[in-house]
Amino acid sequence: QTPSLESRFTGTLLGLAVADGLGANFEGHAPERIAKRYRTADELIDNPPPGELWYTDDTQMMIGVAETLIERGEIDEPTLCRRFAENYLPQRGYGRGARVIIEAIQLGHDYRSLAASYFPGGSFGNGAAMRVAPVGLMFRDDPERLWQQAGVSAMPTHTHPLGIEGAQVLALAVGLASQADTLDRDVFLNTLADHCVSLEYGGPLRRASDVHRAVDIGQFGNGIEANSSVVTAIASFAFTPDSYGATIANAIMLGGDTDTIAAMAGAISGAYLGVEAIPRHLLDALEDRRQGRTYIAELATKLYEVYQSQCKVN
Ligand code: F2R
Ligand code: MG
Ligand code: MG
Ligand code: MG
Repeated sequence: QTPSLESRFTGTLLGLAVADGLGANFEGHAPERIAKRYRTADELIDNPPPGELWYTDDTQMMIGVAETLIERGEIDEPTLCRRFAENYLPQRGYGRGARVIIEAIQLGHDYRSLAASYFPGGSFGNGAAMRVAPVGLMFRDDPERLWQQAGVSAMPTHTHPLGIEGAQVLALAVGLASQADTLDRDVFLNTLADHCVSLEYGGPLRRASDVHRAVDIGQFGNGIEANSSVVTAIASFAFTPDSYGATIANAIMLGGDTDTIAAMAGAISGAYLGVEAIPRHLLDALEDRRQGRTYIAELATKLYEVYQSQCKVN
């Protein structure tokens, strides 16, 4: 049964947060270490580490993107920077560059020069892609605008072309998944590849059609850089489109940047399958304090309402 569009919005935001919280237990681990504890993806989903799923910077920054879209109807850089600064909790485990830039924003310093120079050519970390999913929902009817807005959402922290394009591809994956009734894997991957400017993304996206075993998804990387994690997340979703649990567990079992690759894969899966596809015990385990599960679900509903009202205008 096709999920309602509101369920897809909620599934995207909560699908990202749950996967981030689960994946965070394994960030930086080698795949062999995870395989010693969990023999299969099902085992990981059925017996997650005990206790609360505490989310990381991935979800914290996605919240800032969603809040900006709700407040402004589009990505407005000053609003986005204000939200990132207000929501900033260093203990959520931010990237090195992101931390320095958000602290500069908080102090009213020139964060743009920092973003351009902290890493040579700007950052190509996966931090712009990990937070971009709400942009994919908001502009799901207009791929050109989606691509442009995803780019704007990257700019405060990620100015390297690979960092920006990673966010654009991920946003488009969320937008396309939120439209699909029955996913055609090859059409989905080729449509994404057709939009890519760089072969760094276009090439592996086309090769992702040939993945026949979960471990083969690892060929696309498990790193903290956008060009070694965004296609991995998309490929994990495309390999098991009908299971949220398998999508995020297969991503986590690759090791490395597990919170982020799972978060990106979980967002796409939630957009396709809706919130009902997220296993109840994982959803119930997601932290629920100030900006936790309840708040994220409310944000999804508000984002859906803003999206609906813009559809009526256009
Ligand atoms: N930071 C982490 N994880 C590491 C430690 C977590 C641990 N659990 C702990 O608590 O200590 N995770 C988060 O960071 C990633 C997103 O990072 P973002 O926002 O892209 O940050 P940054 O610093 O801009 O880029 C990340 C790294 O990529 C490399 N890099 C980027 N641009 C580069 C360039 N032009 N040249 C060379 N290297 C470049 C650098 O190593 C950056 O530090 C997510 O995983 C999130 O979960
Ligand atoms: Mg539904
Ligand atoms: Mg993180
Ligand atoms: Mg990470």
